[in-house]
Amino acid sequence: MIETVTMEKKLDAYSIRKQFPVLNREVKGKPLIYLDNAATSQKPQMVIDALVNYYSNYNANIHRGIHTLAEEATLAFENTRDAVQQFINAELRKQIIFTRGTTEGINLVAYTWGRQNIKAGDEILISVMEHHSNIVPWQILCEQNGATLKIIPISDEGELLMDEYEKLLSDKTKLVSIVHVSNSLGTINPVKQIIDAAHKTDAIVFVDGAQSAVHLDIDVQEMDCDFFAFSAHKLYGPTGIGILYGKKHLLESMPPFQGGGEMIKEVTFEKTTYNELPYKFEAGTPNIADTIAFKTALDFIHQTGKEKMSRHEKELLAYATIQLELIPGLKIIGKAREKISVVSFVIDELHPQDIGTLLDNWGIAVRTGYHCTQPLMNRFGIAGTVRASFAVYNTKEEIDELVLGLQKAIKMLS
Ligand code: 7TS
Repeated sequence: MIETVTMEKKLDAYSIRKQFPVLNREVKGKPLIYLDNAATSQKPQMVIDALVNYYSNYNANIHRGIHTLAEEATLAFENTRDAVQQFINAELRKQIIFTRGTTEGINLVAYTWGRQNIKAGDEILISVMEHHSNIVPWQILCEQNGATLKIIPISDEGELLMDEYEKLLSDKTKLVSIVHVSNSLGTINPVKQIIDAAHKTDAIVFVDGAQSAVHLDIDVQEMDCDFFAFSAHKLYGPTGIGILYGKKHLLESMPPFQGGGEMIKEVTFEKTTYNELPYKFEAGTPNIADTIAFKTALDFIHQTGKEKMSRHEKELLAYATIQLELIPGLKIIGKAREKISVVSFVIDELHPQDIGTLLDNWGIAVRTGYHCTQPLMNRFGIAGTVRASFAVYNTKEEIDELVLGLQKAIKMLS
């Protein structure tokens, strides 16, 4: 019985791999083993085809022309908004703002809502485990507006200290901006609990969904977050496109982020009035091709089955954790009870970059360094880690290769 279940899952990953052309390539004479999915995932053929199809058959600027190509492009572009609305269960399609990615979504809110609402003496709470893109925009805002950035600490396992969080909340807190899933540790944070506590003090909550959107079911209404952002490229979609979700009253009250075409209702030299949501925040010709292919990436996830994907990734995480911990001197950084398929580790005194370079020689792609979370690395007193992150197309055999590679690297570097 157990055998059969395992077989089915294995077969799944092998057939899914066939949809990803890049997985057929070799790196330095070895088959590619791509374990850098937290940085960006590879793209299935259907996403690549959607890009080629747009440029080959109906490339046109959207929302403007009355001609057939413009109509087709506009329809496909707006279809993605509907698909994202469903994907995160937003109430209204106009709550989905297209951005370049998570980073732009955070900056958009910092520069619009932030400048309008954050005053001297106010406090913004973030955590030790934030990606730089959920630190720096708030730091800039605090410097400009005289507010203070407060930091939620974490345990040695890499979990938020919720008691400390609740102690930091006060009527000075105007915003909590928190990562849903840590890119360096894999920790899944209890966002619902964080949001409920923040709302009791009338603070609003921004959830950085860069790592969570591909692994977890996202329901922004149930979560009750005020803002949520993610990037398509970590969900088997193209780079350069992502979304910002916001509560309607907040988005409506916010000034525009950028001025230009599309975001206006009427322009005179005396006064300009702004377009309605979501266009108020979408100045200029957008990233049409990648937005259209983003929907195809969501189709890929639906077709494959998000729950099935997540089960497979959990199995890989459990297997990798056991196998890696058997390596003498290897220490996993990030041992939260709730994790997605990211394993970060250090090995004795060895430099992560040296390990990564050797692994690349054997075709194994991992990320090394501080993963845009320098304060988190400081918290653990390390300069960086080696990070292996797994996606739907990864297999246990690839993890075995990683382990063999690491054993070889240790011999060579010690
Ligand atoms: N927030 C988190 C938690 C992230 O993991 C990333 C990207 C971002 C924000 C920024 O997303 P972007 O699409 O706007 O760049 N994380 C990583 C990573 O872990 N390795 O490369 C990029």
